[in-house]
Amino acid sequence: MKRAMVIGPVGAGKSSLIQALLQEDKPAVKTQSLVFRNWLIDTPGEYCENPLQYRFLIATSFDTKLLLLVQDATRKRNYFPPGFSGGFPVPSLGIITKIDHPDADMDKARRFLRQAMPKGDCYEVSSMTMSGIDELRELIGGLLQPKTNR
Ligand SMILES: Nc1nc2c(ncn2[C@@H]2O[C@H](COP(=O)(O)OP(=O)(O)OP(=O)(O)O)[C@@H](O)[C@H]2O)c(=O)[nH]1
Ligand SMILES: [Mg+2]
Repeated sequence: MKRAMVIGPVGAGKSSLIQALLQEDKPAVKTQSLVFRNWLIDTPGEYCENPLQYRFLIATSFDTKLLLLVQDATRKRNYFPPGFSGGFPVPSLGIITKIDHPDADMDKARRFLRQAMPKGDCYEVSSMTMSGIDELRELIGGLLQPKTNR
């Protein structure tokens, strides 16, 4: 089965998003390594923050169908390098998370994500209130579905 790989900086909310998408309610714990979880792959934020580790993400992405770039709506700076998604061999979807948070700055988050991901759609969710989660699960499910040839 081809999966979607979830990437983003430390504490962005990747594991919480995965828990929400998989409808599990244990709190997320710090991710120490690549974790295959059903149709999703969780990654440690460190892999995304240190250019020497980008290659782990890129190597793993060859066996996936979709990249989910997670942007925390409360961040004051962009942790993704410009055009980051272009270095991967699969299409990307941008996810702005923590939209429920009082410090969320949606305009800034959208701008940061667009710099990292010049192409591809962006979605806005909260893993806390579950806002947007059902729609996103449906959408990703459709994108991961094998195309049938007639
Ligand atoms: N308010 C709010 N907090 C969130 C949301 N999603 C995650 N958080 C909080 O953000 C913190 C980090 O969440 P994680 O899901 O562990 O982050 P991560 O990206 O997996 O981090 P690493 O595993 O270290 O790379 C936790 O304290 C979560 O409770 C959200 O949608 N809203
Ligand atoms: Mg995590």
